[in-house]
Amino acid sequence: MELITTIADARRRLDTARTSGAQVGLVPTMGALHDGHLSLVDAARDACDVVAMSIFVNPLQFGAGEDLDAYPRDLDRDLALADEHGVDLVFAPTVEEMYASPTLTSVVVPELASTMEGASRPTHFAGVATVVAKLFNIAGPCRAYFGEKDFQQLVIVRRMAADLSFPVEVVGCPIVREPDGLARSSRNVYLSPEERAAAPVLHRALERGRDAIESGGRDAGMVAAAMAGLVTSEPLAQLDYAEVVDPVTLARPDRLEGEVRLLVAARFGRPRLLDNLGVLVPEQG
Ligand code: PAJ
Repeated sequence: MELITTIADARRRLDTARTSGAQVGLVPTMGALHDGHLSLVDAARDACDVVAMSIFVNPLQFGAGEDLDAYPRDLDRDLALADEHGVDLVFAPTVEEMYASPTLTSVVVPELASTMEGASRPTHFAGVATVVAKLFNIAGPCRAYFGEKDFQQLVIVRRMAADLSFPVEVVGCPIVREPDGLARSSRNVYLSPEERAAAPVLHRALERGRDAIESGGRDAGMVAAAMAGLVTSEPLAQLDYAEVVDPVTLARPDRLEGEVRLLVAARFGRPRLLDNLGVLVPEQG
């Protein structure tokens, strides 16, 4: 496996691979790799000839007072895991390499970025969309793998790639969970044992929302309230939002039909955790 730290080398390496006919798979990450990230690598390996992973803790997507400095970083461990899982090259630039001069250009998708995660983190998705646009430009034509774990991010990246005609096929991959339902996240390491025990309430809330729909509930507000009620019954959880949205527009539908996405977020002590679930609303006879 190769470690590449400059934009020019990454571009050259992937251009060369494509010249010899290879399909490139790109897995953007911020490191602190876990099974969730590695599932994206496995999906990329299955469909591509060359798998490139980026590891870059992107300062642009962290707000003031967020965990940029404390974000877990262990490049040697990440490189070993990437190698074990068949990654061909890791692109791990420094902040100075990625942002050589102060960034005056920003990629924004305001209609999709102002609710849910965007409501409590107003600059977050501009930081994500901007760095992902840079990564797409560096990688060139490829398939890019993102987790449904960060569902709003996936929807925004997909829309950005389509709106700006990037030669990139954005592929969404299912959420990898712990046996008790907690979604794998780099931020789970911040949980105390008590908070860790409480955290699966997010997944249970999503299941409660799905059950409400499957037993006939068609009012998004009522389904959202059922999920919120379960999260707030957990004393260690501070609910941020519980939502039911259209999976493309992220708007709350008046009446539930077709595919919908249930999303929840809550703080457990220091970390804010997210989870979501897709539901196909049964047709009513
Ligand atoms: P990061 O949080 O490191 O996540 C990298 C990718 O792994 C994202 O696409 C995320 O959705 C996916 N992922 C994380 N946990 C997962 C899980 N439990 N199951 C499936 N996939 C999971 O997301 C980012 O980094 C950044 O915002 C980035 C896109 C790299 C831009 O900086």
